[in-house]
Parts: sequence; structure tokens; C-alpha cells
Amino acid sequence: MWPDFVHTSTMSKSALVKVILLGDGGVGKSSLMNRYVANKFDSHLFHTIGVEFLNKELEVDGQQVTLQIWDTAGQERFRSLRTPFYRGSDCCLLTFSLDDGQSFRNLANWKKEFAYYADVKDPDNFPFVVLGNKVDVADRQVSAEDAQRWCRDNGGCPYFETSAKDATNVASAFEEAVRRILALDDRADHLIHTDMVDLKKKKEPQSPSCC
Ligand SMILES: Nc1nc2c(ncn2[C@@H]2O[C@H](COP(=O)(O)OP(=O)(O)OP(=O)(O)O)[C@@H](O)[C@H]2O)c(=O)[nH]1
Ligand SMILES: [Mg+2]
Repeated sequence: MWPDFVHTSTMSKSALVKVILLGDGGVGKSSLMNRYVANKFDSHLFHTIGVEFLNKELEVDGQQVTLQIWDTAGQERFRSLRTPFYRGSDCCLLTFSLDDGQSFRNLANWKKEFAYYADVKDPDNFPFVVLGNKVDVADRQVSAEDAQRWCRDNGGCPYFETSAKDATNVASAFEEAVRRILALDDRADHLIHTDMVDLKKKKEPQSPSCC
């Protein structure tokens, strides 16, 4: 029960959504998260060990959203540290680097690993978004056509060519992930009570009690 000074007009519901970044070590997952959340880029970032997450508040199509971005360690030796965090993800961002053909060929393994540990029964109907990162580099090894074909063959997931370095398409990719999640049926269970209580708002005048 809310105390009587809390007026419903002072509360706003925010949806909490969890997206997880997966992909080979070095493709730029941490850089994408840092670019999006902090608008920063570090050209000498250390490999991630385990997982890290950051929150970002945003509004998509009039809906307030708390986006929780989970960044994982892509290196094989950290597999057991990252997989326990897959469960509960609303969207998975499968990331490869456009200058690293092997990271693209590994997307199928990442999808499989995610589906297994997140316990996703029907992966082709789960919201995956594919990111081809480092679009700023000159020596590209993966064509847009090959990447788009992979997406078509894998449930028709959206594909973005991004650059964490110069910010190309980074916000669009995360926002599309949120749109995909919000478009799914029955989001009611994700509406968490981050109800904002405006403590500065004056108490509503009480109607005189009658007895
Ligand atoms: N040119 C260019 N370099 C990038 C881009 N994104 C990341 N990098 C660089 O690529 C290297 C690896 O980036 P990270 O973000 O650490 O990669 P990661 O996927 O998080 O790697 P792990 O933590 O090992 O899984 C860093 O030196 C980054 O500066 C990009 O869009 N363009
Ligand atoms: Mg990292």
C-alpha cells in the first residue's frame, strides 16, 4: 500500500530490459557498451574478464526504459565465467568484427552457446540482433551481403554495421534491440516498479475527514 502522499500522477513506470553482448574476444563489445553509455572510446582496452554491466535510461517510442547492458568476455578461457549470466536476457547482441572473418564464422557457435545457457527453446524466434563492428576499418573481410544472408537464415534478425570508434550506428543498434523487446507480447512482467516518487511534490490537500 502506498502512503497517502504518493499521488499516482507523480509515478512513472519504466521497463527494465536486459541485453547481452556476445562475440569473440576483441570484436569490440566493451567498446560498443562504453560508446553507448558513456560516449567514450579507448583504443587500448583490456580484454574483459567474466562479465560487467551498465545501465542506461532511455525513451523509445514514448516508453521509458531502463536498459541493462551485459558485456561478456569473448575469450574462450572465460567461458565458465560468462555463461551463468545468459539467463533472463531479453535480447542478445551477436557481435563480430568486419575485419575478422573468423569472428563472423563463429556467430553460429555464439548463438548456440547463448540458446543453451539461457535455456531458449526456439532460438529462431528469440530477438537476436547482429552487429558487424569496426566498420571504420579499411581492411574489411566480411561483406554486408554475407552478413545479411546469415541474418536471413537465422530467423530474420536485424543487422547493423557499427563503429564504436566513430559512433556509427551504435545508438540505433541498441534502440532496435529495445524496440524488438518491447514489440514482444506480454511485457507486463518486465514492468518493474521503478516508480519514481517525487519527494519535492507538495502533499495533496486532504479532504476534511467526515467522521
Ligand atoms: N577501429 C576500431 N577499433 C575498435 C572498434 N571497437 C573496438 N575497437 C578496438 O578493438 C579492441 C578490442 O575492443 P574491445 O571492446 O576490448 O573488444 P571486446 O569484444 O570487448 O573483447 P573481450 O573483452 O576480450 O571479449 C580495442 O583495442 C578497441 O579499441 C571500432 O569500432 N573500430
Ligand atoms: Mg570486452
